[in-house]
Amino acid sequence: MRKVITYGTFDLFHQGHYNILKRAKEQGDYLIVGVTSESYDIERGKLSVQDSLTQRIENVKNTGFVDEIIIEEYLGQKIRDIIKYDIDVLVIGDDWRGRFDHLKQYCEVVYLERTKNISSTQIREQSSNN
Ligand code: C2G
Repeated sequence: MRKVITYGTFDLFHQGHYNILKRAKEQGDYLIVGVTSESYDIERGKLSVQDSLTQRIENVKNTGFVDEIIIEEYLGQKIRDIIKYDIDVLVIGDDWRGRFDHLKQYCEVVYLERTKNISSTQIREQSSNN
């Protein structure tokens, strides 16, 4: 069984999130998604997240592509997760290209093209302009 992992905040869940989860699942047989905790997002400078962790988990779960959801709580957790869950491939959007190359000693790392013209930031800005 080929195990895949991917990570994200998934705030204001949108088509780009849906697409990457769908394509991540297509990379293997079992998909684990690490959803960032509120404190980890604050720590890494993502200060404008609107949805609660519970809501973000619910939205990820509702896609139907995900076999298991875990919480990402600290920088460096990815290495622990890859070993703990015996991961074959880490999938992440290509806005992160090169940033996870150090994980290639533990598993395959696949950067998938981001869905164009949609982002949580854009949705936040649109709703604040209305
Ligand atoms: N994404 C995408 N297309 C978009 C927007 C996002 O493919 N238009 C992808 C991102 O590339 C990422 C995933 O959706 O792989 C989740 O994106 P975010 O919620 O913005 O989370 P991010 O900050 O990228 O979390 O440890 C955290 C992760 O490393 C990345």
